[in-house]
Amino acid sequence: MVDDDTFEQLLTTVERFVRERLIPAEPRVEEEDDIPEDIVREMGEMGLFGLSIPEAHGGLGLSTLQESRLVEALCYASVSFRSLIGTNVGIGSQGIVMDGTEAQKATYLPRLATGEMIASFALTEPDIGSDAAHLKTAARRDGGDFILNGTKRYITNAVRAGVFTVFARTDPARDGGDGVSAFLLPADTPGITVAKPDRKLGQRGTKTSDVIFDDVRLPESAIIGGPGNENRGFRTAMKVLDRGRVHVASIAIGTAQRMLDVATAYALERRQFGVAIAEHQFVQGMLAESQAELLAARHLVRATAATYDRDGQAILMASSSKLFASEMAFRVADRALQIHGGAGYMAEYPIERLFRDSRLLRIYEGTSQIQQVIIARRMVKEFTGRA
Ligand code: COS
Repeated sequence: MVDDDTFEQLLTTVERFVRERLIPAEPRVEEEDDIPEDIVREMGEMGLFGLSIPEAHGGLGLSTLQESRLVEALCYASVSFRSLIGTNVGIGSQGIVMDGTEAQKATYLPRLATGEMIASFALTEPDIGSDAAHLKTAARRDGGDFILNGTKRYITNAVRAGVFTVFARTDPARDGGDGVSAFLLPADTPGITVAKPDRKLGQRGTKTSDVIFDDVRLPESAIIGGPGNENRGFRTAMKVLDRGRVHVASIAIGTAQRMLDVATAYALERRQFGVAIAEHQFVQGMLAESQAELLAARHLVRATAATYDRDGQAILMASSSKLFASEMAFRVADRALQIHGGAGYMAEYPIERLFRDSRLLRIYEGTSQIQQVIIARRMVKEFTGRA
């Protein structure tokens, strides 16, 4: 955690960067489906790739609450910019931070912190999405090595990756989470093919791809936490996703604030029936409901992040935040577009893109339905523990 003054300075710098550099670059990102190199470099210089990596390993070492506020500020600009740093800050690095050996931390974290190396998190497969424990990618033992075979799907930043955290079944006799290990796999290892990036509804500039492993040989020292952690990788995945859900909820707050501001500006400028449409009560209703829900979500997400910092986990709150904030952003997106009327459907207005971009929030790092499953299970567990 950095001290309050340093953090506030960083936040102010990021807010300025968002206004002066990122928002003006949004049309170019949409057009080119890529983040301009100068912006990638500037994001690296600001330390954004290393927000959550401990200072001892070259990162900024922000607390979860600080990270949440910073991600919220960053996501006032297109969420595609966040995606570039997102795997190094979140799911790509946190397995190493949480469960890695000292040697693994020393090897990877300093390069991830600067953005010199990009990390990708490879869990999802063609037949395995929500039911992550039953993944099929297999790592078969061969003496002191493993031979990895399988296909991973929708892997964010795979085309940019220097290292993959790959989840693979190391115990074929156990078909659930208990037979899964997490490996750190350098992207230049022979036998890895990264397919060309997927075409998507939104978030142009972000890159997701299939990653295919064909007899990839890797040593047992590549297991996160070392050979003693064989078959313990699913827990690492769950812990990483738990924290990641606070991060995704923070994205939802940032982009919802942007959409609400865009809608408010339009409602003040657009005139119908002789007055600005912001004076019409039905429009006011849409703005007000969005504002109230956004405030509620922001406070929930920040309380969750603070709980995470205090307790080291916040499973029920993290899933509640992810569920509530992403669904809130979806409603805000829809109302913001509605306030624009026909103009909202046209690509020349930013809301058309922001609407498409925000749709993914309800899906990635666990769908809303999976968050409901996690919340209900925790409720039952806590209730029966009390009874
Ligand atoms: N922190 C630590 N450990 C956790 C955990 C968490 N947040 N969540 C689960 N675990 C542990 C459990 O305690 C359990 O260990 P024990 O058997 O020792 O008790 C183990 O992990 C298995 O958990 P569980 O029994 O809940 O697994 P299930 O297969 O029933 O379901 C869900 C797990 C559905 C919650 C999980 O598969 C999931 O999160 N799916 C969504 C995956 C996802 O988000 N994908 C997005 C793409 S990746 S960016």
